[in-house]
Amino acid sequence: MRLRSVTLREIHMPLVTPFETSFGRTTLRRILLVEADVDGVIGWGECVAGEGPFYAPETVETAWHILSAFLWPALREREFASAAEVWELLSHVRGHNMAKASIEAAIWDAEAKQKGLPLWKLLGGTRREIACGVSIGIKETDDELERTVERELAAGYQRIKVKIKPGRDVEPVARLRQRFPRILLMVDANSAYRPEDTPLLQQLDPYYLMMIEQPLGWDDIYSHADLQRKLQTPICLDECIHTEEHARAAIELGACKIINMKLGRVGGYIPARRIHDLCQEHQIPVWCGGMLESGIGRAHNIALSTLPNFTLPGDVTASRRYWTEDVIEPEVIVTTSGTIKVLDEPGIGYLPRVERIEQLAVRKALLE
Ligand code: OSB
Ligand code: MG
Repeated sequence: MRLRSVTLREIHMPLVTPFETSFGRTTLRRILLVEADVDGVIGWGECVAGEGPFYAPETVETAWHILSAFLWPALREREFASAAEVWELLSHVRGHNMAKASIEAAIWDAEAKQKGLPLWKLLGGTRREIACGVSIGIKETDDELERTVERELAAGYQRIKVKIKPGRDVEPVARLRQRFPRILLMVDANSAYRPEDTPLLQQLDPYYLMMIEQPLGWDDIYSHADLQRKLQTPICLDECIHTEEHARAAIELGACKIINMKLGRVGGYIPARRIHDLCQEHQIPVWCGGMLESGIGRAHNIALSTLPNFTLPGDVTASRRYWTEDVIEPEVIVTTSGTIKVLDEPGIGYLPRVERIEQLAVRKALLE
């Protein structure tokens, strides 16, 4: 197979409610969509790079540049047998995983469509239904947080993750735990703490959280190993794991007991599957993280979540939690028991609404 052309579009979508983490507040998402023509079959991918380099070094601008100046030229006129070869064809480009993942995912979608298979099956997925949790941004008051948690539980979500930062950590968690003693509860710090904060983080132990996600530096696996020895709460790494080698180091060092998987952060399905398999060999559960994706990225997250070691509820949720109107048909819906039913249509299974995408586009480039 061969990649005939690629269309890049940047669309702007306002969030239904602003999303706040320890590194900032997002009200409008700039989303880079990749439309790949593979021998006349169209596949779609989404780049999860942020508006600024605060979660990871990539941004929408850097991804646009890397895709058009390096990734597209590396793939054009190259013959490959499967999307499974794309990761290797891009290996001379260091980093830029979010850019790589977006084009690799689009080619996987096209390959699945060309074979008449749902993408999840082509990937080796086994689940017909995936378990959903929610990620709740930092709220100004405990009351607001409590009301939000109540609403998400009523909608059926199986696990609650709340964002924390210094000054909004132990107290809100203690209150939530008292109000909801039995729920699956976890926190995500997005690297807001330092090793010196260990005594503070230990104060979270009595609340039997499922895990604390990425408490320390985004590139500091070593300090997490030290922290994990001093904490009862399992550490889950997100920002620290960009490669299979990072995952191996984290597991060997005991820096985490759980790994959050994001296609964009690790560079696509091939590295994601390798990390998945490595974790499975070491009895490290994984779950699928979210990056405030539009429906295209959401559909890919659903396909990824069908792999067997995705044994914990992910941050993969209904379109309506983020968007008044999504860019796919049907929208992603979550059952009252907090699951998403996996579709059997070919490829990602959801149809991109190209007319709507065109309306939302603020720039477009055809690479051919
Ligand atoms: O750390 O998981 C994270 C959103 C943007 C950047 C980083 C993260 C998040 C989320 C959102 O937690 C999860 C979602 O998309 O629902
Ligand atoms: Mg996270």
